[in-house]
Amino acid sequence: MSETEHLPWIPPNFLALPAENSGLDEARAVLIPVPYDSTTSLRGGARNGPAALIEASYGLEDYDHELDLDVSLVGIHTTQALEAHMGGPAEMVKRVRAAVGSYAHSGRLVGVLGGEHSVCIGSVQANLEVYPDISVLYIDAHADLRNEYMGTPWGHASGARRIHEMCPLVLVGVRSLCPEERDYIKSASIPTFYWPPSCDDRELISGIVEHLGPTVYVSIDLDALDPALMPAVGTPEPGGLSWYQMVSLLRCVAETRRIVGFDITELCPAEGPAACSYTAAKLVYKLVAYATSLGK
Ligand SMILES: [Mn+2]
Repeated sequence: MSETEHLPWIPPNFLALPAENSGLDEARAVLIPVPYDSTTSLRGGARNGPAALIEASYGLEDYDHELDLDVSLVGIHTTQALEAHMGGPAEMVKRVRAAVGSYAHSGRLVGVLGGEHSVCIGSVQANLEVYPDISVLYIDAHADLRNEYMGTPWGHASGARRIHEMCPLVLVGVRSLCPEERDYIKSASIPTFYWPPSCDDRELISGIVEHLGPTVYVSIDLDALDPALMPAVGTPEPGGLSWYQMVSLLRCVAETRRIVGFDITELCPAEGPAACSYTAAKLVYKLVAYATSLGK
């Protein structure tokens, strides 16, 4: 034992896991922090999301009561943060695609920690190379279906549009959109679950899941959650999903489909209380636990 080995160091990874639960070889899940918010138009700061989320995760219990599972035993590897590309949004999409692709090929669950929501584009591209049949569950207060915004087709307002050009897409939580997006949803017949929903949660969740194929990628903008619960986002919209609506939906997807990849994005720590970083960390934890322990 080295001189310093007996000291209580905090491993700087998700859940502060020791090497035996966070090494890549043992890991069933890989998390890639992407501190990038260059196309953000209203309030920046999502670049600080991954670090705040990982730090908050140190405070979570490894044991999950709902699943009666020690989540650390799943094996969760946190990579180093991916540097932003300042050559423009198209270059950043390619970079995220390469980073996710380098892990997705191994069959592990790969999660991207944003950063702004446009990181979903490269991540879905990488997953499609491995799983050509994925459908994307896109949970967001906004439709993100603009063909381009502020001079780029690769920004945070166009993520769902780019994904829909590649594979089937289901939108959940939408309560803010422009006429172009409304028309696109109608003409392309995109299954869209606006908020508030018009039926009870059980019916709602089974209605959403019905639209998903057997292999699913989950893309979450934290602004889908009600801002009373999650004010720490760049573009808060009143009246979103409750915590239990979110996790019940994810659990149902994990029980009935195979979740192969995900992103959780837009945590903007400076815009809300510290509780938001814990909430975001717990959501990552729940999604990893559901996808690896309940997955088909
Ligand atoms: Mn959004």
